Amino acid sequence: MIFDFENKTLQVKIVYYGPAMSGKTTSVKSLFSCFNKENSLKSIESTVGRTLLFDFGVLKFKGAKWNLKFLVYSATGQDFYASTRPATLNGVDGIIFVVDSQKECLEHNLRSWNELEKLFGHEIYNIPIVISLNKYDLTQINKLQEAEFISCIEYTKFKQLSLKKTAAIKGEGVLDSFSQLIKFIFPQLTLNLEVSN
Ligand SMILES: Nc1nc2c(ncn2[C@@H]2O[C@H](COP(=O)(O)OP(=O)(O)OP(=O)(O)O)[C@@H](O)[C@H]2O)c(=O)[nH]1
Ligand SMILES: [Mg+2]
Repeated sequence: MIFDFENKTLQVKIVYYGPAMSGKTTSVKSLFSCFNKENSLKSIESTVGRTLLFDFGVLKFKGAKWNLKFLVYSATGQDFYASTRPATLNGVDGIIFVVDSQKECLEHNLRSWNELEKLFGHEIYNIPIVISLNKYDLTQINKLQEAEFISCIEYTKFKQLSLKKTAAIKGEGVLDSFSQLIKFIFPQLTLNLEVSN
């Protein structure tokens, strides 16, 4: 978190993290479209729409005394570019961990989760995290339940951790997850979610 005293702005870094193809880019796009800011999002993608390095965008909110500036990133899920993920996470203030809630993806999700734990060590327990169980719109498939995912991680060690079901492709639960993360980072804040330019 960076305090810019001159401009009375607090700069906060949020990263969407998770396994390949879980819906990180879709979540960030959906979040930005909630504020009509989709066009301001920068994505570094391959020709088939896979994230090469990250997606990046800025959301600014006006406060009474201080303004908030959120730098929002999504890390690449492709293991070929895994070496770029620590840089994307550097200085992060809050993480949205996007899970692919298809049951067969459990291992895939846990591999990514374990990577995150390994990168931060014990520090991970102090970072606010919202787990988004994404693709909850898929009806024909067997889906991961919250309890199931929780039982696979050391849930109680985390100071601020919450789970939300999302369907990023329909924009469902995306803003709710983001708001929860902001509440974790700024517990005293009642945020008026209206962006400023
Ligand atoms: N049904 C369904 N499909 C989704 C949802 N979110 C994303 N997808 C699809 O999942 C695929 C991968 O989505 P991306 O947002 O590119 O995933 P990503 O996590 O950014 O992938 P990488 O950057 O390659 O790691 C795309 O075909 C999306 O349309 C969702 O909520 N429901
Ligand atoms: Mg992506």
